[in-house]
Amino acid sequence: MTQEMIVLKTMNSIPVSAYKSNGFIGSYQELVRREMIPYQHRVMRDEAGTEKSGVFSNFINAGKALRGEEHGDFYGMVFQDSDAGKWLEAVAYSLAATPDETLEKQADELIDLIAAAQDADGYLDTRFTISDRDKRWTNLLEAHELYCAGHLIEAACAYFEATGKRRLLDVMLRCVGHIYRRFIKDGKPGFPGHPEIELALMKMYRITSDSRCLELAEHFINIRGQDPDFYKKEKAAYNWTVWGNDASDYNYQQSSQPVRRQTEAVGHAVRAVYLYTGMADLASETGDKELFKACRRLWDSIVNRKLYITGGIGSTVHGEAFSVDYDLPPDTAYSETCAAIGLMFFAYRMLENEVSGEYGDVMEQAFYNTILAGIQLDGRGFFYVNPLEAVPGISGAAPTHRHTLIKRPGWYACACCPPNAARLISSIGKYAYAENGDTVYCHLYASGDVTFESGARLCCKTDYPYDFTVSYKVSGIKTLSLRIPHWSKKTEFFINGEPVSPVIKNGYAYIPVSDEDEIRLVLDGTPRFVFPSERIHSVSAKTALCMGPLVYCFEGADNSDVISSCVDTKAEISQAVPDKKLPNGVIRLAVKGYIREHQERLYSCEPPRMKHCDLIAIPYSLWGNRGENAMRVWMDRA
Ligand code: FUB
Ligand code: ZN
Repeated sequence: MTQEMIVLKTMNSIPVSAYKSNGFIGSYQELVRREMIPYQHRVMRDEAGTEKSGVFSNFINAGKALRGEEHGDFYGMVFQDSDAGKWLEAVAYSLAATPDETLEKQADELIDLIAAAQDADGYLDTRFTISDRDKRWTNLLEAHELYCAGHLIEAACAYFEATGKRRLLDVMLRCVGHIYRRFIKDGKPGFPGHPEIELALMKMYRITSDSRCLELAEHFINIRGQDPDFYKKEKAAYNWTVWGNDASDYNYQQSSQPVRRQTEAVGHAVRAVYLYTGMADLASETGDKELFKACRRLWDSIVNRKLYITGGIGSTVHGEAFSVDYDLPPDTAYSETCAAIGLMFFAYRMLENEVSGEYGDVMEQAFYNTILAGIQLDGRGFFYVNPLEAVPGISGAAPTHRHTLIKRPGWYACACCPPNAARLISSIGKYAYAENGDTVYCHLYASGDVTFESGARLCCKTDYPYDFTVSYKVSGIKTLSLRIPHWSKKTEFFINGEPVSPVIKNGYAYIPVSDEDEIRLVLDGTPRFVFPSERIHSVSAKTALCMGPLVYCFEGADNSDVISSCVDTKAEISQAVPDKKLPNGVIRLAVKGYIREHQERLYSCEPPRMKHCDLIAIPYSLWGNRGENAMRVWMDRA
């Protein structure tokens, strides 16, 4: 970093331990703590009744290989180690909020295995430690060594923050030292095939102040795309492949040109948003305005032309990637859970550059819809792909729809999403609250208590996202800054019951407050129909039903035939009786519509007969929890 660089950061994030959740967020954090973390631990240990993952055994075998002992083979994806990193990160966040000796012991045991799998030179990756040692660093395009290191670095930072224990942090600092020697000191060419380590190094830099972390993050970001042919040359030199990735598909790996010149979000969606997150983080840390401008262009490309209404991104299964502008098909959507999580990361780092409501809007669009849809209500099933339409017999079956499953599997051979969702949910406080001097920012409406580093405190009470009144009690805060979501057509503010009209700037209300004040925010979350741009050709004549941040869907469990139904957007939207099979508090919506009579022939000259019907919708995130049903977000209009 050059000396004259200024810190641009608009606000400081809070440690995860600062937020004690309750309400809606609390129930999901509890699900992660009670179900997802223990379940994923059993999977990683290959316990009976779970799908084999090999995560623990890989670390054990790598340790044995290093000690010259007899050992088993590597198992799973080349990036299998990253599951351990994400799980440890989720554990760290969970421990920060809720100490748990047994869980901490389980995490320490895994950390011991990881430490024992580290080579003497700091290298850490079980795939190339168990065997093929000579292939280390010879296939940056596919081999994910920097990606795995990144996830373990993130875990190390989170675990140190949560427990004060340095063991994993020291292991990963040695690993950073190894990477630094190779790519900076020895000047070996290359940058990550799957970006991730950039954002992780930024976290590590903030925790340790070790300048090598910042230098490496800058290096990987700056060097990317300088030589678009790098991967082709790498392939020619070493000539081995993991999956046969095309080294000349520059867009797929976001390396067609230096990142500062990139204008369109392209290629593999998770890789893209992880890269952009690292870029935005670096920009705010170093005051790099040119880099921030590039982030802003990439952001615009996503949110204006490539974003599903559910906050999902990456619309095509081909390469798990962004497609061309406005190509957002509902039924063949890829919309990977990890990509929505990455979009949240990106939005959050953009917020640190610029306080603007659109970032929080997108964070909650992704969170309440695609990310939560990734998780079954019992915490033991997960969607990787999140279509906006599912049709039994076609989804998961037709050649074009094999990826769009109708039921959440218990695990995946490529299990990137489940532990990613666990770490995101357990750290949601970081995305919800931030501070800057005596101003506190509320980006998301998250019920619970927050204690800021300044000593300021806030207690938030709300039944959001099913109720739109949010109340805060504050102390030690001079200005409370609340995001006003774009969908709230009328927003009211009260201090101690009296209406007030605060200054509103860039989607945030700035409210002067005193100790013990009770501030009430009343948003207008009235259910509404949303109509897509005509440019989204696949759904241009349709409509979606939304309430507050929630996108609703129509599912077979509540309706006789959602595919043959159309909704009357002029008729009233009302609340339906709750369904006991869904969690308490979930609001189902009822609308009027028409249903087509069944037509036996494939084609007919007779116009279909339509009958009036009542239709019921549930939040999209909850679909697929009551059996295997048809599901539709974008409905035909009457
Ligand atoms: O390549 C590692 C992870 O696996 C990616 O982030 C996901 O998209 C999946 O491909
Ligand atoms: Zn994933």
